Amino acid sequence: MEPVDRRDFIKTIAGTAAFASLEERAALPPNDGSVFLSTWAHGKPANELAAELFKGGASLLDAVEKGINVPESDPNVTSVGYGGIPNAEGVVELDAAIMDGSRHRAGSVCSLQMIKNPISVARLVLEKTRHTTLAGEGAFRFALKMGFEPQTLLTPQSLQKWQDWKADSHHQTFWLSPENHDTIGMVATDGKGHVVAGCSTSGLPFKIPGRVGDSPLVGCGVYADDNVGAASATGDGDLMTNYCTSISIVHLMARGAQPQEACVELLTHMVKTDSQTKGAGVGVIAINTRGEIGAACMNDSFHLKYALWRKGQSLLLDSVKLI
Ligand code: SD4
Repeated sequence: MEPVDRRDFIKTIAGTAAFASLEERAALPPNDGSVFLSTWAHGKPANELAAELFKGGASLLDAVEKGINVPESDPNVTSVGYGGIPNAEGVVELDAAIMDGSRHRAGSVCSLQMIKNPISVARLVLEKTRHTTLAGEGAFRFALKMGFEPQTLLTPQSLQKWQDWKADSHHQTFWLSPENHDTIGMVATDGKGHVVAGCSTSGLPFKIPGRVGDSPLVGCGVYADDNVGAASATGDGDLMTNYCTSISIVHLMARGAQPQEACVELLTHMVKTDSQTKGAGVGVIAINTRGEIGAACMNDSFHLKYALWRKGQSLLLDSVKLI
């Protein structure tokens, strides 16, 4: 990736990106404490619980994990945990990862079935094993060993969606409609330079069984480094994995970019290297160790909203749009 040239960057964003949320951001009180930043509207209750737990003495990792449990357990959030849209065979397969910026260590699970809180299983991979990622049957057996209760993750609504998809003889193989993209990514800081990133998803709706997206891949769906900051991604994981989205953003911040600049720069780089990415579903969020934040998406058809909690205020904002 080319180094960030500030003048090029300013030209790029002045020419193409929409700054709908900058005024709202400017109106926020200056940050001097913990900050929780999550993707999509369901990130708001997730942030609120995370912030409350953190205030009550939980570690930042605990707070991020438990915050992400909120949309995972909510049957109305149709691309995370319980109620997530199933794969092409009607089976819900979940991906999740969590990364601790102080230890430079992550835990993750891929293609996990029948366990509604994959982020908590990922957390235990981090805490209880020397592995980073467990997949499929092995991840499931590990979860059982850790005391998780297996349950069906299909809800009447998600089953119906799958049946409708199956019944449509012209069905697309995946990526049916923008509202299906609901992955929760959360990045947070304790206000003292420590950062954590977490991500949880049922992945692309009606994906081919066994498909692993970007969310559970360290450096793609999540990355956190207490020397710099943290990032997470939502959208077309098959595409974004090829750009190692989260670590790329953190590395841009390491070279001096603000989180917002880093998010836009990464998306600009994607378009430069593959013009087809202009039309793709790509959304990213980032935070640095000072609690400064960024959020960007590629286009209107996948307009990322992000939830921000800081200084007791919980907001839902529009991300910067590149195209
Ligand atoms: C995936 N990135 O599995 C996830 C899906 C997603 O918003 O983020 N949807 O590709």
